Amino acid sequence: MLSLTSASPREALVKGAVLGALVSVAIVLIAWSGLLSPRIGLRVEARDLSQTDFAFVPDPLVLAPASAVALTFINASSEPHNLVLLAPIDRRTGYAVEPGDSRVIEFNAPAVGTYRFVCTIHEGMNGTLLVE
Ligand SMILES: [Cu+2]
Repeated sequence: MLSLTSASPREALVKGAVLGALVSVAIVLIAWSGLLSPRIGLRVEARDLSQTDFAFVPDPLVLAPASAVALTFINASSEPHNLVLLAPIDRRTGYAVEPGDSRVIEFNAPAVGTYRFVCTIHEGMNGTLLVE
């Protein structure tokens, strides 16, 4: 007969294992969501310098090494742009971020050094990321 009030040692063991598994899953989900390692917020805009000349502002972007970063790219220009952090970071927005739209790129800052990011739509539109 099934008893709901007094658990056998085997039932207690199973309940403990299930509870342990649930706690493990919760810890993994919290860590995965970034709550345990908050990211540093950085922001960069694409702007029109003229009808045919565009720039990332600010330039350079400055970061501490080993930072976990959430970089918000805001297209404040009248043209579509994108932002591609070149290797070794190797992260990008989609191909075209429309005027007024934004994207967030998450990455971990590499070692101290100078890195480049570009817009692949407009040749010569590039910026510098300084890790220092
Ligand atoms: Cu562009």
